[in-house]
Amino acid sequence: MFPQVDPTSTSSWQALLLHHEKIQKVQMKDLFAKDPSRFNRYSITLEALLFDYSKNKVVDETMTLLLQLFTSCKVDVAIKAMFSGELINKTENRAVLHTALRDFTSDKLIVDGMDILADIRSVQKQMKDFCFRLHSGTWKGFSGKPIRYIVNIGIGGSDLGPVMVTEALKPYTISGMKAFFVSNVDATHLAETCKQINAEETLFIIASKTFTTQETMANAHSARQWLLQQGALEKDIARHFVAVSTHEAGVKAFGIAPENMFVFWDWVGGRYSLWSAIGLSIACTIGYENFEQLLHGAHTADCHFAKSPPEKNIPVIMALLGIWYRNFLGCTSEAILPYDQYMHRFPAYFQQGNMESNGKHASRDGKLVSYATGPVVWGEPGTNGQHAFYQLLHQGTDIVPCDFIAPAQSHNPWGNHHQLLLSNFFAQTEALMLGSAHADSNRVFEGNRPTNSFLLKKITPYSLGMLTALYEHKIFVQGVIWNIFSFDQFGVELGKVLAKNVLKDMEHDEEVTTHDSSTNGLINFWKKMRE
Ligand code: G6Q
Repeated sequence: MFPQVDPTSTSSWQALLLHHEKIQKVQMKDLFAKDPSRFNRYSITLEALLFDYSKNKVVDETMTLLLQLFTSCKVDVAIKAMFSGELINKTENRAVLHTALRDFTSDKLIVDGMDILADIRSVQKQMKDFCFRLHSGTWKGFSGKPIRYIVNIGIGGSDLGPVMVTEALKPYTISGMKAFFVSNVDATHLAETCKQINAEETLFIIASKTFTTQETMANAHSARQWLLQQGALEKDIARHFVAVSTHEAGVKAFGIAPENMFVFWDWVGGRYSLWSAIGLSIACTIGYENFEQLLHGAHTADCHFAKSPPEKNIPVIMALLGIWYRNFLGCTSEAILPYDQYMHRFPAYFQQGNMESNGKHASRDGKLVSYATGPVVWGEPGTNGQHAFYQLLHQGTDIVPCDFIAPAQSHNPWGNHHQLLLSNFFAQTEALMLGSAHADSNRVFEGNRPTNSFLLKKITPYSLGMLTALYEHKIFVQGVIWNIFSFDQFGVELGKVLAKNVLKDMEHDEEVTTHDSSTNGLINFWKKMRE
C-alpha cells in the first residue's frame, strides 16, 4: 500500500520546526572551522559522480531529524511500490514505471498480467533497427538521398527531455546528422526550422503521448503540407514521417503507417518519457548505442536509489535538503546552475519535472495541504548567470538554494577555458557560503547561502543518464513526503481545454460578450487589429 502520511503530523516535522529556531544563527563557515571532516561526512560518491552537500545550513541533528521524517513518511515503502509497478498514480489509475525502461537486469515485470519488459525490449529493438537503417543510409528520402535532418515535433514532456539530452550530448552527434525541435504552436518555430533543412533529407518525428495535443497536431499537419509543397508526393509521406505515441488509432488517422509507429505506454509519464520511444530523436541524433548508455546510467542511479540507505542516498539527501529549505526556512525557489554550455536546457527540463510533478495543493487524502509544496525551479548555465541574476543570489533578500553542476573534463579543452569555468564554480559556492564583511552595507555579503555541488568526470551519455535519474528520484521523494500525487498534471490539461473554448469565439466576426470584460475586450480588440 502506498503510504499516506500528513508530514506535519509526524514528531520529526514538529522537531524540525523547533530545530529551525535553534539553527537560525548557525554560520556555515563556523561549522567548517569546527569540523575539518565536514566535506567528507557530507558528501556522497556514486561511481565517478561526486555530490557535495556540505555547504548547507545543516548540522548532524538537522540531518537526523530529516532522515526521521523520511522514515515517518514511509518513503521506503513508496519507493518499493513505484519500482514494483503498483498503481501509485492514483488520480489517473496508472503505474509509474519509467525506471523499467532502463532496467536491463530484471527478467520480468508483470503489470496488469503483461510482462512489460518484453514489450519494452521489442520497442527498443524497433528503435535500434530504425537507427541502423537511418545511419547506414538504407532509409532514404523521396529523392533517394539519405536522411540528415531530424525534426522532433512535440511539446512539454514530448519535447523538453529530447532537447535537453540532445543538446547536452552534442559531442556525440553522428556525423552529418542535425536535430531540430519544434514545439511552439507559433508557426515561427516551424517556419524558421524549415529554412534550415531540406525536405528530401528530413525525417519528422511526431512525438505525442496522446496524439491530440493542439500544438503538436497543428505543427505536424503544417510540416506535412510543407513537405508536399517541397516536391514530395503523398506516397512519400511514409519515408519522412514517423510517430511516437500511446495512441495507435490517432497515429493511423493522421496517415502514419503502423510500421512507422513507435509505441509507449500509459505508465510512462510525459515528463519522464525521454527513456521511452520519445527518446527516438535522441537515438537518431547520437546513435542507438549512446541512447542505450544513457539508459544504463539511469539504471545505475535507480539501483543506488532503491538500495542505498537513506543517509547515503543522493536523491534522498537532495530531497530532504529541499524540504528543509522549503518548509522550515521558507525558501520559495531553487536554482539549477550547470557549468557546462551543453547542459543549457537541464534547468528547463527539471523546471518542468519539479513544477509539474510537485506544484500541487491537494494531499493524497483529498484535502488541501496546510504546508508549502514544490518551489519555483529555475536556472541558467554558469558563467552567464553570474553576470545576470547572481546579484540576487549573493545580496538579495531571498535565500535561493542552488545546485552547481560541472564536468571535471571538457569536450572542448581549449586553452585554459575549462579551468576558468571551474574556478568560477568553486569560487561562487565558496563566496555564497563565506560572504564578506565591509563597512559599507552596499558591499556586505552576508554569506551563509546554501549550495549543493555535483562534479561529474565528463558529460557522457552514461553520466548524464545517471544525473538525470538522480534528479527524477529527488522529485519522487519530495512528493511522497508532501503527501501529494506527483504524476498527474491537471494544471497542464486545463490549458488544453481553455484554449479550445476561446478558439471557438475567435472563429467568427461577431463581438464576444460571454467572458469577463478583460477577456472579451482582448478578443474584440484583436478582431479589430487583425483587419
Ligand atoms: C508531461 C505533461 C505535458 C505533456 C505535453 C504533451 O508530463 O503531461 O508536458 O507531455 O502536454 O503531451 P502529449 O505528449 O500527449 O502531446
